Amino acid sequence: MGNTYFVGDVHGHLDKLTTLLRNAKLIDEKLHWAGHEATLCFMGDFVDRGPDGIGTIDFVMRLQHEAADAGGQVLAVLGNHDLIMVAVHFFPQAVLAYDGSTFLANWRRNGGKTSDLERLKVSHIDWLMQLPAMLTLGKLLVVHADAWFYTRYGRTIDEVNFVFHQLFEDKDTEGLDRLLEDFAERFTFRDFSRAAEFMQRYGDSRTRQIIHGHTPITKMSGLPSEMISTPYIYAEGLCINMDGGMYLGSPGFVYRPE
Ligand SMILES: [Mn+2]
Repeated sequence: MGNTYFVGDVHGHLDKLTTLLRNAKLIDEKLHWAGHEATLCFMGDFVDRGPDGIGTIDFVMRLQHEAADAGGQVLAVLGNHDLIMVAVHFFPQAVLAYDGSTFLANWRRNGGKTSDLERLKVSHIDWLMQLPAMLTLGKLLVVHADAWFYTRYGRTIDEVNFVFHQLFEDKDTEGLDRLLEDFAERFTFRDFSRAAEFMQRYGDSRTRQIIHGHTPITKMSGLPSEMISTPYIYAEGLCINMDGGMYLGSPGFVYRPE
């Protein structure tokens, strides 16, 4: 996959992101796409916890256009923090069945930044809403969360993506609440057999590994986030965790699969 690059959960750390991409020569000094025909894929969770979620989305949206013009591409899957940003935009005060609170309160509790909400525009919402839940890229199945719940939304990638999109299109507050709750799941792929079955269900003939974000590597490896600068590969090599934990102090990293 020589010309494909991955970046984990940015969580508003735009400065770290631009440093990483500059070092990887995917952008130039003026922060414009310099990756030519390369593919750059994000793992979702662009917003919350860190200082500049909206700036991060603006930057990634711009890069996507610039990359496309150069014959490259910028891709991303939807993270739970991206999902709740959309929910907060449409129905901040909807009461959630799970805990009786609201999307707005839930979002704040999970690191939502008022400065992001104040700058949130329809263009950001539209962009977040079109992000797929999962995709395949060469030998990799790309998904935000290391979680089994996706299987409750469809048997194929297209089905899962369609159902996620419908929840947004239908403004289905109950469905979005449930989906948000589902995203509390993590660590599932530490069980090799579950990871293998997940890959079997959603992968194609080329798929060899699952790549995901969502669960900071420190929670799997115990390494302090400050020291994490490579992906965490586990489940007998089947799974690649990309979430260095930029919001926990990791500089983040760019991963270029062989
Ligand atoms: Mn997440």
